[in-house]
Amino acid sequence: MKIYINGKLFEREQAKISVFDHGLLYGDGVFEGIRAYNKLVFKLKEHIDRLYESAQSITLKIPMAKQELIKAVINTLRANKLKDAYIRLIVTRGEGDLGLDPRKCAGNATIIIITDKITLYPDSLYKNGLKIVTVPTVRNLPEALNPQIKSLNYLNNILAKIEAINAGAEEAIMLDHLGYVAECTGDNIFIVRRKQLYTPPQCMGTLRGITRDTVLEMAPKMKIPVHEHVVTRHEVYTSDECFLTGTAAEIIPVVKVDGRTIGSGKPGEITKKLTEQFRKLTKTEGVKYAL
Ligand code: PXG
Repeated sequence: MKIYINGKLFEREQAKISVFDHGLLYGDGVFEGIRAYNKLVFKLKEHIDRLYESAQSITLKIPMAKQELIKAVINTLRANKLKDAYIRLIVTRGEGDLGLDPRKCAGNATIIIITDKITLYPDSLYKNGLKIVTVPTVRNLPEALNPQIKSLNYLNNILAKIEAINAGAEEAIMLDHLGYVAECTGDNIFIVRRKQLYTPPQCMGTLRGITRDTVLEMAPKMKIPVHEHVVTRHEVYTSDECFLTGTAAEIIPVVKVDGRTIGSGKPGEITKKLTEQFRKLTKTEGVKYAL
């Protein structure tokens, strides 16, 4: 496996960064998780735009034009001869000293690109659906650490994931500071009520997921009305269908939430239709590359 660090490719064992990198010391950096399907990088421009927005928000200058970074991603995929891949793109503040002050890292931003095979939920979970729970850890306050910043500081989500695992569940619903449904630890959430789709608005402690955006685009074309609207736990419990969206998981059905069976207890029809349409898109859309 070849890993890109600051313009060079390294074998996995040699791919190392400084222990003074503020990405490690403070989680001071940003990242993206992207997928390639059969030599097409899905929504690459959208991921790159979100990465630069996260960086802009934390005043981290990415020392490379977007187009160059796109080329670096493609070159890394080619170097690894991957036609299907999960791509982790990371930009850290870089090497500094043992203080918080980001000025000490000036000009040192570290760019890392890891391309790997995808590890997914097992097929049976796509067929039968996930059982998930609401967890005590609430999503970061947007006024404190806005979830739109896809930062290297994922402890908020990891704590929620630990709580889900301890409860024997596959994912966690995280509520926002007001007690409304925000999102899951690495996925956005949708519910279906009376053949209409609802997902929490991004201002409620919810990352504007690129798969979420794709569903918001697809649904109206399929004559399924969509609403970005506050969602309560009651609305999830009494929904007809529920599913999660994310780059890694794509669209995955949920059949049980906090011990309540959702709808028929099986993946719903609208969820299935959207999944089918999403898979079609990933086969036809994206930035093409040759191996
Ligand atoms: N919410 C959060 C908090 C996320 O981290 C999503 C939603 C979905 O966004 P996209 O753009 O992928 O549709 C994410 C996705 C994982 C994993 O292992 C997922 C993410 C990051 C790191 C790991 O599933 N981000």
